[in-house]
Amino acid sequence: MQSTYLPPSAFSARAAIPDMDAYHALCAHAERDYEGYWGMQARANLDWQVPFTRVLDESEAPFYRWFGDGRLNVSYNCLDRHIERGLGGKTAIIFEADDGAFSHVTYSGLHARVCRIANGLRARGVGKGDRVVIYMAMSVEGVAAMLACARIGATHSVVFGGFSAKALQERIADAGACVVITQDEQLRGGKRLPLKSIVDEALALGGCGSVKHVVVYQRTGGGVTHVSDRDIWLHDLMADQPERCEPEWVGAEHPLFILYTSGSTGTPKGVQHASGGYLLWAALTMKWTFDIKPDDVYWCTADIGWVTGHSYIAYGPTAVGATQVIFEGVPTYPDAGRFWQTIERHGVSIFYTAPTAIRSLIKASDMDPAVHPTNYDLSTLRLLGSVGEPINPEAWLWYHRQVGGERCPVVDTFWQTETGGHMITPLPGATPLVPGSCTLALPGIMAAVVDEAGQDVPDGQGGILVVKRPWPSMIRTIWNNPKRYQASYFPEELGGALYLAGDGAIRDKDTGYFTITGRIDDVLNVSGHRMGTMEIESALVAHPLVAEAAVVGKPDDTTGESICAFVVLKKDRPGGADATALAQELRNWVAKEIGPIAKPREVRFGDNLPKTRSGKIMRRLLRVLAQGGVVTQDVSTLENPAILDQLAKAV
Ligand code: 6R9
Repeated sequence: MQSTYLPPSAFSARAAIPDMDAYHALCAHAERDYEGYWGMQARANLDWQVPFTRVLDESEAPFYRWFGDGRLNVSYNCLDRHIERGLGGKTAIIFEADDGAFSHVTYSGLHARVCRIANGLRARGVGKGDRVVIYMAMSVEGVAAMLACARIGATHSVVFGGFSAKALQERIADAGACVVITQDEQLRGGKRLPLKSIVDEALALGGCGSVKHVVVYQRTGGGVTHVSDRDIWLHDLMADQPERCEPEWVGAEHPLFILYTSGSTGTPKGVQHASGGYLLWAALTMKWTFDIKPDDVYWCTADIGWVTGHSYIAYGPTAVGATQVIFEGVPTYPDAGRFWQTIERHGVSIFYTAPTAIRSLIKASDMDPAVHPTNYDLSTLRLLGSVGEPINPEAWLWYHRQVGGERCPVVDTFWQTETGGHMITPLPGATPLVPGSCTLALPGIMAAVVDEAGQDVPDGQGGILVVKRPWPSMIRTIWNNPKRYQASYFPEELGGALYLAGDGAIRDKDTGYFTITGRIDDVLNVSGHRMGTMEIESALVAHPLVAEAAVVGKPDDTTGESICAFVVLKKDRPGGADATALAQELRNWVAKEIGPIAKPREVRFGDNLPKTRSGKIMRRLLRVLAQGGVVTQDVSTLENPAILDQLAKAV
């Protein structure tokens, strides 16, 4: 058996779930009385304006409804109820700017800001059910904009600030947004990067006729074009608006947000979440997985453009009235000690980041011992978390030892945009930890490993990760595309009733612990960012010189995977300097079509791609070639085996 790490007894003594007996008791409650269990949690963790009488409605499965006749307001639950309980003066946000300046915002201060934005939006006709796209960097204003939408019942769709004008335009058009909230520029690692001008470009691409206003937060003061009647500064929108705003009470199923994510085919999917069930799980997992306490200083390094920034920055921490750090910058500026310095400076006690960041900081501190975490006072830390991709045992051990001083449990949290919150994760006061395993499903989450026909497989045998019962924070549908929702997540091949996560998994024979073995579809995970191979291929094929393209992932020590593209041109295959130049042009092209995160690390040119006789591209062979390997698999079905030699050579 691998070595296990038991929770420190002092940690367990104060923990929300103090031991495995308490964990099993909760699981047993959920097994015995599923609706009773979830109804109890929803009453205990949220404030309802109108209590629900019905917990789960499965009559239109897999379009499930949770707490359907209850009414609430998400921003009320994240702000007002804390203030009503005397916590108005508590720090909600410690904002750490890119340049190291920082400021504190209290719950009352955040409430006032949210209300003024909400009133300003209402004054411009934005209301319940309208869509608002938020294209901003990490800021108090970004979080306040999200909460302001929730306050008036508008459905937000945050688009990551690294996405290109084209990617932004597609999302604005699909969501049919009436307002875009952005900022003049963003600051990252001492550099100023434009955001407002990218919005201008996106809107100029067309298809965005629904957009009536662009609201601009002035972050840097950099020059921006002002389109009269359309553009308005955020400070002007907020000026003269009262600091109170009556919340829009909505049904629990009201769409809180849409977040676009990559699937295995076609365009990005607009994952739609509801209000009540989503917020319940964001709040409850803050208490369980992060064991959040009133005096904790919590820091999640994610961006609001991803789901982690939704559940574990904008909504979860505020729903439980926590104090959190919000960080504008990057881990390596001014040097690779920035995370540790920030933890020391603000006395962070719970730290949540991604394996890719840990791996790059391991490298950096190997090269420059001055930025090693042990040079900083990290004694306030009591819990560490990981998210976004599998954490390899080496990185886990370094995180545990060098950052956590062997005193902090490490919670490896497995979940997805679609799941809304944590699914499989250790409980820090209860679960014995095994590096590289996300351990057990949270109470009420019926995760299982099945075969291709949807039948359970025995522990110790790998298979497909599914969830057998609906849960409150699950995706409700794909915006504009309910058919795709059903086909992607509840496929007929598995019987139509199991939620398909899209990952492979294996459970340990002795412990039942889950280990995630990676995506089983054509989704890549580069530095914890999800990307569809099809999306990148479509971008490449949109280039005038490209006839055909196939994209595969290649394992990478730091980023988890890197993108390798095999390209066939409409003209002859280039060589030498021409090939290098064209490869660079195509990389930049993809950055422009999707965003810099989708840039292939490597581009190889061939006269063709390896195809079966029926014309299917054999990606498994390309994966071998990308890794520099020799194809030893059976290639008898291959139409053109000679192409493998050509593609084996990098440009
Ligand atoms: C939260 C988030 C989801 C995909 C998921 C899986 C991978 C996330 C993981 C993990 C192993 C973990 N993933 N956490 N794999 N261990 N702890 O990342 O959402 O961007 O939708 O990505 O990320 O492959 O299916 P999202």
